[in-house]
Amino acid sequence: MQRQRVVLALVAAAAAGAACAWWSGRAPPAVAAQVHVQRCTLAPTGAEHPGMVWVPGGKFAMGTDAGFPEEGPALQAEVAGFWMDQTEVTNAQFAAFVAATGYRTLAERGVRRSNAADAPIVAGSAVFRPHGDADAMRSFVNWWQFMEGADWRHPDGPASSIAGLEQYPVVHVAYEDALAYAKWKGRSLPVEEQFEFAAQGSARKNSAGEYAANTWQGSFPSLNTAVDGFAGAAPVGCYEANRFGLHDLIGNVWEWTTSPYYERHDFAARNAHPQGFDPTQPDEPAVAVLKGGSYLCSPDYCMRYRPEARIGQSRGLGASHIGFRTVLNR
Ligand SMILES: [Ca+2]
Repeated sequence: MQRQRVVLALVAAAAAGAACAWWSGRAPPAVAAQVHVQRCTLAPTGAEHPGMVWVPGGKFAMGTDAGFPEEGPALQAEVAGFWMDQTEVTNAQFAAFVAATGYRTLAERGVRRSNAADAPIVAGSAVFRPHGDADAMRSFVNWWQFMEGADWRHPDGPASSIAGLEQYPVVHVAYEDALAYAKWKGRSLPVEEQFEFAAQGSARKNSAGEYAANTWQGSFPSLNTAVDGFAGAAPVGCYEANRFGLHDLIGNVWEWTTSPYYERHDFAARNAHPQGFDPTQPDEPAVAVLKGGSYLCSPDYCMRYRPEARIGQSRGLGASHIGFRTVLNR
């Protein structure tokens, strides 16, 4: 049951596998000969809100009718201007929050093994761990593992640490963990509209054909050629900024938003499920929208390295490919 609940909550993989009909039949990705070299530098930000950039608001076309079903229907949306973190929140930044407040993340406190009310509480989180069994690789349940002792300080399990990973995005943070950090900073998490507006024009590759986001190259999940420079998560800011000066909105790690998830943009289910609802994980009581895709998104499996892409994630569960950034609304 533990595994079942985790697997259901990790609908990223399930949805990606189930809804890829619109790209099936394309040629497999080519493997480049040269690893793309990343610079990992950040432009200085203004003094008003260090580490944040101003995103001028405006009207935009949100969603698409040409992608996965949950990305439609396309609609017109509008956001007011807002400040947004230049990068995903790093391990160093989250460590400063923990040092100042003594905060313990949900993964450290424990999550329920299953949806049963009397299910035991276990400290841990979901870790991506593919293995070489070709048959097993046909099902996403075999590349996610609920690992006891995995948390933001131990991203690959209890024997791992974040030593040397200070500039990497913090992961294994549940929704309430991300929100607690944001509130400590006097900020918020973005709503889906803000994230998608900010990510406009961001893509896996730039106009010169260079990798502009940390995604997966090769055949997912068994072959990771890391042609873009990183096989797993990358330190923040290693890929070029978008037109607003924001890094890694696409790729690297999925990012939490405060928006409840529904399977379409028509929001007809809002009244019945104010905390969100995902029919692929109907027992989850609160499901939020994740945006941006991650280092696990590949052209042959996920393709969610696009501004319109979105998945639903149980608010009560982080994973090794989920992080966040904050916004400041005027
Ligand atoms: Ca990569």
